[in-house]
Amino acid sequence: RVVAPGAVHVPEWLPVERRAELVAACRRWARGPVPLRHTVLPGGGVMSVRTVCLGWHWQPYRYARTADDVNGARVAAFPDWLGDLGRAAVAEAYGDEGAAEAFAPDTALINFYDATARMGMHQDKEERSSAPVVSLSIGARCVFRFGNAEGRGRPYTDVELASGDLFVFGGPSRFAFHGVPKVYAGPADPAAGLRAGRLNLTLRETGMAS
Ligand code: MD3
Ligand code: FE
Repeated sequence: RVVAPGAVHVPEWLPVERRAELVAACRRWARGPVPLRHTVLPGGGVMSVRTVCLGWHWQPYRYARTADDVNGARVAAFPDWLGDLGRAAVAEAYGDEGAAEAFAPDTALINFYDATARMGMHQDKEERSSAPVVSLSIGARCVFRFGNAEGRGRPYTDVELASGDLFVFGGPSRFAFHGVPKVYAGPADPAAGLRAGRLNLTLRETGMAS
């Protein structure tokens, strides 16, 4: 379960009913007020993943309340129940009730991958918080590449993530490079209402005021 210090993988943590609720909620959030879309990077590159945010909009490379790179709309609220799920996730991964109670995520980044989507090796450095990041995977299996904090290359560990898996990244793992080099084609999680592709939700503390 412990992949590196602070990095804990809990396979099949989400029961199928919970996965189905999340899939249904993601379908609603994908329609707006900011639509699920491919993020365009400042250099003109277009991400193959499609993303929608709650609470704070991740506009590369900063957080804002409105999606000025998309349609200018204010992002949907980050719901309390998702914060509760994040605290339960930290409690499960770390077995530390204090760390769980202290976790106060205010943003969710929801990524949808079709079978051709990839995410290159990167660090998540926009958050002004040392809180962990909670990752929930639903649907098609993928290869998740967990690297080091020095650069994109080796050493790294490849972990297969499947539907319902939880991953928590805190402590020294918080600033490790990571990416998704492969998503498997084929059935996703029909029992959860997802026929194709992979959903990943990350719950984070932005450290932004109000
Ligand atoms: C390790 N998402 O949204 S989740 C991302 O599967 C992102 O969609 C991938 O990388 C995905 O930024 C990987 C795992 C993850 C997320 C955030 C992290 C690992 C992390 C932040 C710090 C360290
Ligand atoms: Fe990331």
